[in-house]
Amino acid sequence: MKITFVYPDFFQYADGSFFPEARLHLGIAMMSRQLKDAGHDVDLIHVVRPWDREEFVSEVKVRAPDMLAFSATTMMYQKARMYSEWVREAMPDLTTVCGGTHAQLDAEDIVPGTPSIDFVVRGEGDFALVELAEALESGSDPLGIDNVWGIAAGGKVVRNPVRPLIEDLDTLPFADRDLFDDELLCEDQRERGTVMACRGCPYNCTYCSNHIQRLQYPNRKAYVRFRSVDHVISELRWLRERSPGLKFIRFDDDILTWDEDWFTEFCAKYKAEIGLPFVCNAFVNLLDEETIAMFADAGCEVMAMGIESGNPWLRGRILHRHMTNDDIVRVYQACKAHGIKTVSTNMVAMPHETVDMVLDTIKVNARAEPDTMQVSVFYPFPNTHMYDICVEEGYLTDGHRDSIFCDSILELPDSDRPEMVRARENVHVLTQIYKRFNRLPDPLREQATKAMDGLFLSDRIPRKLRLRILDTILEREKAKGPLEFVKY
Ligand code: B12
Ligand code: SF4
Repeated sequence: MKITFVYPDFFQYADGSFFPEARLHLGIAMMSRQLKDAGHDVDLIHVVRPWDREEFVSEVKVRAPDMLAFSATTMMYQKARMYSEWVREAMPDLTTVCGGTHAQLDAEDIVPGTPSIDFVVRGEGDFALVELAEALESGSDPLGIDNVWGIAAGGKVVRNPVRPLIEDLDTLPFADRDLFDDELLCEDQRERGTVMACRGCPYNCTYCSNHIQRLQYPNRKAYVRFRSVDHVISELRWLRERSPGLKFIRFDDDILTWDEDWFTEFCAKYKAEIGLPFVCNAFVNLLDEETIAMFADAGCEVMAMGIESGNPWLRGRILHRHMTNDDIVRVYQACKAHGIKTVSTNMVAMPHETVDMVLDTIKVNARAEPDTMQVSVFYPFPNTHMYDICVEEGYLTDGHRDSIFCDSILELPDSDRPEMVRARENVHVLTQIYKRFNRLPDPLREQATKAMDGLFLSDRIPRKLRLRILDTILEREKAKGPLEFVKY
């Protein structure tokens, strides 16, 4: 059977402009390998710019698939839905299926919520999609397959249970990277080899999808799974031979240092057998001086770590990220001492966030001194705890954004306050300012910090005057030019 994946992979902004994300999707590439190994014909429509109806439909007609398989995050699902509607009108007999993170968080939105999608696959798609293709090809019942939901004759929605997680990831084949057209990928992808060493995450950050995804599975205790070190190394060796232009490896996992024994073995083998610089994500609580030294010795050049909020109450009680500001600063500084560049990821526009909490985020970054800061706007993913808070507090609107780098879809009480607008929009610039204060001797450091805080928070200085001074300072800082951006 011929299966054509559709992967919407660009952000479109309110003014119509767009930004191609254009990266490899390991989930699709892994399923493609399984389908090909099972004898199916597979290709991909990697949508990295806006397409109109005619263009999309004629591309599908040229590919002539038996099944159109959409992969979508929540933010990309609106596009997947629109494409499926176009295709349903033009080619009513073509089978459509959708999987991906949105399917795991809100399957009902897809089946029965989207009549132009025939099946939704919850959980891991690796085996379910092959089984679905085989059932459709052989004429057996596609609604007898675990993970698959669909509508039976007569209109009944069939919601099959999710099969157990694949516990031994070494049983999965390497991703089919050839499915992706290098010409469509963004430039930095060509020099970067992206891999994942594990699946799942043990933490319960309330804004993230993991705490909900985990609940789908009967064997949820096995949610965090690592490939064997040898399996990862052999894929990397293969990847290096396949792509001689590779300059660095990127690990997309969040928790590479979860298992100390695994990590120790990995560092030794990576250094001896691969030796390319690598970039990765890490979790502050899973790092100490010794682990950081091991990372550095193995070739780690850049590490991205979530701070998300610098306010201990918001971070701990609302986001469920249990770490202290001192832990964060210690880990960032230790990375610097070992020659590892750092990227901090931060969020603004969260429920309950006040101006002084945004300042806390700025100040912890000013102390941690990451080489690059990523600041995204909180987006409530369906059915997560943060989503529930947004519903309970009445913050949710029916707005949609393609990206976490747009404005907020929430109606938050403080959003329009000029102090809040300035704080949220100038996190980078303000961090540079507070960073310089930190280098002043006491008591100057404290005085400068207090004065700057006062421009946002004081009710003793008239607001007009405060904001005028603040704007002058911000303009001056911005005139110094853009900050360096670390590739990762
Ligand atoms: C690497 C990564 C990226 C990369 C690559 C994108 C990608 N889609 O793979 C980049 C940097 C480009 C990226 C961008 C974004 N990402 Co991202 N990303 C990840 C990350 C860390 C790993 C993805 C991965 O490779 N997983 C491993 C593979 C094997 O799993 P998988 O992709 O989920 O696929 C499996 C199943 O979902 C299913 N499946 C997937 N597709 C399909 C299709 C069919 C037909 C079927 C049957 C099954 C199926 O089967 C697959 C195999 O088991 C995840 C977190 C995570 N741990 O998954 C976040 C994650 C997917 N990203 C997220 C977000 C929000 C984004 C952005 C919207 C952020 C932004 N910039 O605004 C964009 C969206 C880009 C896009 N076009 O979708 C969220 C999505 C939340 C949500 N509600 O949808 C996640 C879950 C992070 C989080 N925990 O919050 N991301
Ligand atoms: S540590 Fe990262 S991946 Fe894990 S639950 Fe928290 S935000 Fe999600």
